[in-house]
Amino acid sequence: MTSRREFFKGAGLAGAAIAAATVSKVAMAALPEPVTMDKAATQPPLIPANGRAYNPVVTLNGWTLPWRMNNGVKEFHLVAEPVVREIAPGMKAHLWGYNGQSPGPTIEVVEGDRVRLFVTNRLPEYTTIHWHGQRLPNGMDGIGGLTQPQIKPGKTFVYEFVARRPGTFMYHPHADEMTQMAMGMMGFWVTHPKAKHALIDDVNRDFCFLLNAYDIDPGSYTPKINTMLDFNLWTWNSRAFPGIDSLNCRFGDKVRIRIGNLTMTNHPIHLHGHEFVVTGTDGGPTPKSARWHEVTTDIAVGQMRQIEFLADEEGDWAFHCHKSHHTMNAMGHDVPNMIGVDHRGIAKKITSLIPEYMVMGERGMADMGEMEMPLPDNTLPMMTGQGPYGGVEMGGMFTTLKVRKEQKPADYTDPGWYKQPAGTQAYEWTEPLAEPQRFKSEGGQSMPVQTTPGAKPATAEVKVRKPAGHSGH
Ligand SMILES: [Cu+2]
Repeated sequence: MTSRREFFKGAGLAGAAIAAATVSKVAMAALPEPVTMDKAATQPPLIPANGRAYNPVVTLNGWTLPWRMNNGVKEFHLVAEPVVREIAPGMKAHLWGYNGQSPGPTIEVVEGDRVRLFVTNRLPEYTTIHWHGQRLPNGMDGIGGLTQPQIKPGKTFVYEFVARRPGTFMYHPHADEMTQMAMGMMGFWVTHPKAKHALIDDVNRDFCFLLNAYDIDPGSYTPKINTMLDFNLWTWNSRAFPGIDSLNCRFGDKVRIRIGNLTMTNHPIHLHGHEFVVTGTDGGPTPKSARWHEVTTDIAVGQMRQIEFLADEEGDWAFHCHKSHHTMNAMGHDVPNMIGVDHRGIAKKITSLIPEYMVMGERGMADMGEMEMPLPDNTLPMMTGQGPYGGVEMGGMFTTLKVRKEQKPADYTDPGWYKQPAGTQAYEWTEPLAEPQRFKSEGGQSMPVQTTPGAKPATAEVKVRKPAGHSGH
């Protein structure tokens, strides 16, 4: 499957989505044929081919599931199954997901739509789907053992309800939940308003993604499912930087980004260059009187937030989780701080005994980004990514918001790197430097220099060692 249009060219569901009338009664009685995605690239918005019109979302490194109309009911077919997900170029993970990818496809419907979701289980164990945040009949809530028997391997269950509230939702299993979510089973759900809504603005671009995390040992493919806190891959839609696509906008666009958190910790999501407001949660649109501007919003576990702003500053703006460990890929946490320690000689001696011994960060950790050390197969560098001016030294939950005057409306392609106009970029100062004033005020009122007779002055003796070339890495 290569393009959005291809969805509609195949048999079964595909044809139905274009013109329900062309599909026979027999086909309508059968299950909608599941549609599968074989790539991790951001797919263009799925313009609704039938049903009520709406302005579709773009799922970061994801896609929207096509549906068929069956007597006024929107029918979707989700298949829970093992998938191979590319986390970033150079690393693939063996996950569980839906319809070929993890996360599963985004479900987009309109407020008031009657929705029928067929869920087929191709996993080796039972599952269910919980429709997080929806108002629905209790028996459709998808809680294994509580509201329904679990869906056994090979079986298909049907969920049906009316999408009563417009807003930002997600779906995930409620059966062996720890395992199944650690394996990547989750998806986004957007219910568009059926008419102009006082609290839901029209936007030019509407992005969505889920926060998720994995613990995959370097060189291996399958997440460790018992990990509670110490994950080593912090991902957006099961992608880590530099595998996360940029959010490409036209200058002056009103932009909405919808984010849901299905990790085990909170993520303060931070946007550079713009202020945004939180316009909604999984509980619905936020009253205007309760909105305020910020540049970071914390998204707790199990929460959803939708942020909105005017993209009115050109450039390539960093957009990331503000926990600095979440913008790194797999790393060892038990690494001593070696800043200021010249351990090159020692390292040579240790390497002769333990060949894989790795020296880290004598001048900081930036050397890690430039270090060309061999990594096990299927392992992402801890800090990586090349920008137009050098290494970006990021990983995990990091990407960019690209704002361009030349970007065409409805064009989501990557415009490349921003070219800083002359005189608008930080530059090196090459003139002589004045003596720093702060040293003259040393020993001022609040921290007087110790002058006890006979005592040694309380000045620390600091040996400064200039950074030198590092041959030991
Ligand atoms: Cu984070």
